[in-house]
Amino acid sequence: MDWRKWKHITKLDPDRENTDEIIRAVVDSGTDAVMISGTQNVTYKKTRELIEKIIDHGLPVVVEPSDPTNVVYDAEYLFIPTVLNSMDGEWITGKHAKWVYMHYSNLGDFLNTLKSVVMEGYIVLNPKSAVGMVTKANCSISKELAACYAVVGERMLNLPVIYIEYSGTYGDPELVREVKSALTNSRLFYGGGIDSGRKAMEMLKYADTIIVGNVIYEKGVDAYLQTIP
Ligand code: 1GP
Repeated sequence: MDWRKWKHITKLDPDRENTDEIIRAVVDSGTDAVMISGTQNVTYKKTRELIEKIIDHGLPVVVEPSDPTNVVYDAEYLFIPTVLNSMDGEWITGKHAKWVYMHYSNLGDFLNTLKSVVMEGYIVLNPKSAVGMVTKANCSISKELAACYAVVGERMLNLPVIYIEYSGTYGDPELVREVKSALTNSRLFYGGGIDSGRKAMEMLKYADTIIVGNVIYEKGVDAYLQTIP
């Protein structure tokens, strides 16, 4: 299935305990894809171990690395974030340049790999989240300015995904609506604090795709299953 058609993505964190019960629930849930991603303490080894648990269950698997040292290439999809509202260039293009540098002596092959990479323009909006702190995101922005960042991502940088990230807290649906109204082609992803069917449906009014993460670790499988549209 084309990733552009996904409505619900489950984000699993390699740094958390992914029990057999969690893996079984996710692969049977009806979610469209599993994204393996985390901000802190994510290593190549932990990412690989989690991929191995998921990969043979028929669901598309996406790796979303937070650093060039933990890029794992064996999943079907590699989604690469850039943080549009970061105040630190490291998170906009710095890590990306390091990644290219690691492959610079074999640039042709690397550029071929890049053809299948999906670039994501993150707009990080929860200042208390790990991703907000680590990336030094400017989270105090109006919904209109968030939409302007989205336009930069879509129209100036040509990114196929704009990702509104409230990681750990439920965001403002009006902001998501505003961002959606400014986009024409890029897919709009929303992630953060979705822990019920009501919140899932509310964000899916404006976002093309919702990403659900913490609920499965913090509220359990039943609450997670409510978020499947
Ligand atoms: C985090 O957007 C995802 O990167 C999902 O957020 O963990 O709050 O569901 P939650």
